[in-house]
Amino acid sequence: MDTKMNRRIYILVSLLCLAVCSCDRQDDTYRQYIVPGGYNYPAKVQEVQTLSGYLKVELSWAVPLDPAVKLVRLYWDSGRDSLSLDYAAAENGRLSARVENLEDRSYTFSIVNFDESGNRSLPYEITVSPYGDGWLSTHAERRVVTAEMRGSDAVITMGTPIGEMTSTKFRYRNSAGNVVVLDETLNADETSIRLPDALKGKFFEYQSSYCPENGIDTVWTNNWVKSAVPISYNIDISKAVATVTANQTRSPYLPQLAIDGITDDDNHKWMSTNDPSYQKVFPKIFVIDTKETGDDVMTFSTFRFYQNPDDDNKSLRRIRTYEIYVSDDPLNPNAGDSYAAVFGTPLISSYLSQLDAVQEAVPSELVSGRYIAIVFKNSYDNTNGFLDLYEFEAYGYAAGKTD
Ligand SMILES: [Ca+2]
Repeated sequence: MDTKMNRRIYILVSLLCLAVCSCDRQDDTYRQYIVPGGYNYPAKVQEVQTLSGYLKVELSWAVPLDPAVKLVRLYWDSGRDSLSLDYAAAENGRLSARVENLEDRSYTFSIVNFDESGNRSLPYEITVSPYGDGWLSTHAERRVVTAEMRGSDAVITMGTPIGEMTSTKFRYRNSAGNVVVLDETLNADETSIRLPDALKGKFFEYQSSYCPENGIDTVWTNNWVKSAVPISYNIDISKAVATVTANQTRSPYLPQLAIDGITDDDNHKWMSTNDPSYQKVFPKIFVIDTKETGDDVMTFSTFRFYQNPDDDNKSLRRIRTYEIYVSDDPLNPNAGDSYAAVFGTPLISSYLSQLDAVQEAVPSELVSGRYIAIVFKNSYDNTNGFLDLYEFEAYGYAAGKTD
């Protein structure tokens, strides 16, 4: 009897050894399930991968080599929730499960295999964190750098996107007054987008989408953010009138040619006089009457000077020190040296370099007014005091008509 028992134990051990040795891949897997009681645990789940999504997670794992394992059950929230799956649904040797309607927090999942007899494997536990509105609310929106009309379109320039941002979409008023959502979106690696047929002077709205690294869902904020500033536009040059200090224009380069919409043509500029009696007289004061009244009076956000476009003739960019004034009251181009006493505080006091044909001046505060005066205090041309102004743009918006 003893001998027979010993032999049986010996055979069993041999078989076990064979089983273990012939299944190298599952060596670790099986060893722990074989217990002295003779109970065979089904294979434990292995090669688990997880992906996080918006209030959902995806888990996948390898189909066990043990053919006796047919079913698997996924538990979470300490077993309060679970999901059964059949390995018959596996593809390419893996079974995957998607768990939706989760909250914005961590979940520990426990995956248990079952064989045909209902024996349970040891659980495989893994923690996964879906992302949700709490995560979304930690993201800041992009900043609007500029929003300006270019012809009949608005060109919007946005700041560098913030982490995990994938794209930004835009909503704006078109020339017919209808609110439209632009089909095109601004990707995270882009900074500029065109809003076709936009209505000038109106605020626009935007919102962005976000996706964490390796996340499976891109999420939109669903919260339109109103632009900090409206879409600005140049003064209406069809009605604005430009004048300059008496005896300071060289015919035929009239001051109006500096607000005629042509920025780079030698025949479309204002040029100061070459009369020896006046050419070195400063200040030369260039005044624009925008002719805007009431609600149409503009608040200015950007001024732009256009000088000689030829980079081989930078010495012909002669404008040097200047000041810009904006006022509701007429500004007299013949105020002479007393201009400072009567024009008030300059909105901008600066200078141009000769390096660039086009240069901007952005006021540090928003000031509105019908009249603009540019006071030219000197010239890079010390010999003759000449100035050339190919074009001057004053961008802004009517503050009372932005909605
Ligand atoms: Ca011009």
